[in-house]
Amino acid sequence: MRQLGRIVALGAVALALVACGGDDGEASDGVDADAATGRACEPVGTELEDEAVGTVSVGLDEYAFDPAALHAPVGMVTFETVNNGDEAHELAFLPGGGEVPLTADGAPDEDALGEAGAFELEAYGPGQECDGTFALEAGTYTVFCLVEASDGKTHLAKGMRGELKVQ
Ligand SMILES: [Cu+2]
Repeated sequence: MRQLGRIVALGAVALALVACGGDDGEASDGVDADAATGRACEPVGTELEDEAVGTVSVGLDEYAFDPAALHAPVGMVTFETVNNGDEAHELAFLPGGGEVPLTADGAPDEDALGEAGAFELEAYGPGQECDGTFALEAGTYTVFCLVEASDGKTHLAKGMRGELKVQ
């Protein structure tokens, strides 16, 4: 067995994974995914990507989504996200739009979020790409990130929110 040939073959596989979603959690540009804030991407709905009727690209950063105003067709949609920041970020959705429910002390109200049918692409570290494929119904969704910053405030509280219109 020739070692070099094997490495080249593995490289080709890695590139293919990045091209179709990067579900191995590795950055395509060689950024170290094991940095202190590194949490590996956990892609959602990878098996559904072939059925997607649309793709939406979203950049995650401190403390905003780029763009903050998102549009998608009704049906299976793949969100191709990249964390351009220095902290972990997530992409969470609140069906119906409006304010993210908070408890009396300002923390996210997980029960209310669950009842509202909120869903998410879980937080992952800087320098990575991560895909989430979700079945979307028509309507407005608030997009937000509830990762806690070092000062204890959520990224949402720092302005990391947007709006998705599905039609
Ligand atoms: Cu965030």
